[in-house]
Order: sequence, then structure tokens, then C-alpha cells
Amino acid sequence: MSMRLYDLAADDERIRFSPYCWRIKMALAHKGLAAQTVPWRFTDKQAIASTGQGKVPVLVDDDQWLHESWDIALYLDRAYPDRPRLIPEGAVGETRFIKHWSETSLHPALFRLIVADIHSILAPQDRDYFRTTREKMLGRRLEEASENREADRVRLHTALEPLRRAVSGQLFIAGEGPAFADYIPFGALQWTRCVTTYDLLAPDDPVSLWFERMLDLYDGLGRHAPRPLSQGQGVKV
Ligand SMILES: N[C@@H](CCC(=O)N[C@@H](CS)C(=O)NCC(=O)O)C(=O)O
Repeated sequence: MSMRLYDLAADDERIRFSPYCWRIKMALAHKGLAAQTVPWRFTDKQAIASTGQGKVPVLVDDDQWLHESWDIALYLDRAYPDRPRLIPEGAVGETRFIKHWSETSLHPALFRLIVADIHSILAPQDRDYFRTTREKMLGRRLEEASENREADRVRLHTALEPLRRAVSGQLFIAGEGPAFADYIPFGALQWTRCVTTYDLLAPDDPVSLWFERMLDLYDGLGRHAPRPLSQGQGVKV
């Protein structure tokens, strides 16, 4: 039986934008495992209630319900040891460091810039929930989250510096080939790509060049992901 992945969706269910779900979609492709994705909205808590929490990704493998992207990656390496490893032997510590860097530096820098874009593509039933929870998190209105976009772009550029330096000298963070260490920040940038109609990075930035390589992986899994065409004008596929 193939696996099932609960995957955060916009009002147009073809748009799947969660940074954490992207980690797992890339991880499954890396391991050559097929999963049926189930579009999930922020307010669909009941559908994943058996995990005892309310966030995606949730992966169902046979009768096991798994959550937390980091734990899912560890599970996939444990349960499918004959497939390419997501986290090479001995690299758990370094990969965990990248997870923490991404979540504490990269995600907040991106979040302020894109939070209003996210709100604009949500399903109607998710909009109030998202506004209330995120405005509480930010301490201000969504529309004011990025009051000074130029300063926020500089903050993002600075947050990306370790990644920029790493991929200036090698193809992927993990070396010659990609691994979960790459899928973590890829998820963050793909989150942005799937909710916006504009670019946040210069095309010649080494981070952009690495991201382009990431978009090409697995027959363009990331590149072919639908994204908004322009506000209120459908979806680019
Ligand atoms: N630590 C979790 C974070 C997952 C997470 O925050 N998912 C978001 C979507 S990007 C979510 O489901 N949020 C539900 C909510 O805010 O109610 C992981 O790594 O899987």
C-alpha cells in the first residue's frame, strides 16, 4: 500500500506551500518512495487528530501515523535502509544544526516578507484562523509584518550567508549530491516560491543557482509545483 502525505494546500488545492511538507516530498523522492498527497487546510485538524497534534506534514505508512518532519526523515532512513540515506551515517548532528539554523534564522526572515501573500491564497475557511494566530505571533497586523521591505530583504540576505558560502564551493550542502541537509532550506525557499509572484533573490546569487539545481531534482518535482500567477489571476503550472 502506498504512503499518504497530508500536505498543506491553498484555496486552489494544487498550490502546496508548506516548507515542512516540501522537506518530506523531496525526502520521499530521494528515497524513491511513492506517496499519495492529501490536500490539507490549516483548519482540517480532525483529519490528523490521531497524531495528537495539529500540524503537517503527517505521513501515513501502513498503519503508522507519523508527524514532525525531522522525525519522519529519521523514520524513513530507519524503515527503508536499503534506499539512499537522507542523513548520511555520522551526519545527524550537522543536519540537525541546519534544521535549527533554517527554523531560527531563515524562516523568520522569510515569514515577515511573505505572510500577507500566504493569507491572500488561503481557502476561505482558513483565513480568520491564520490571521488570528499569525498576528498574535507577529504582534502586529499581517499587512504591517514587513513594514520596511528593504530592511527585511537585507535581513534575509544576511540570514542566507552560511548557505551562500557553502554552495559557492560545492554543488549541494551535503556535497556532490543532495541530502536532507539540502531539503531543509530548500523547503523554506520553495515555501516562498509557492506563495509569491516575485523573486526575493538576485538570479546570480549562489543561493539562487543552488535553488535552481534543487528545482531540477527528481524530474523537476519542485520546479513543476503550481504557484500563483499573479494576485487573483489563477495558478502557474
Ligand atoms: N516542527 C514541525 C512544524 C510543522 C508546521 O509548523 N507545519 C505548519 C504548516 S507549514 C502547520 O501545519 N501549521 C498548522 C497550524 O498553524 O495550525 C515539523 O517540522 O513538521
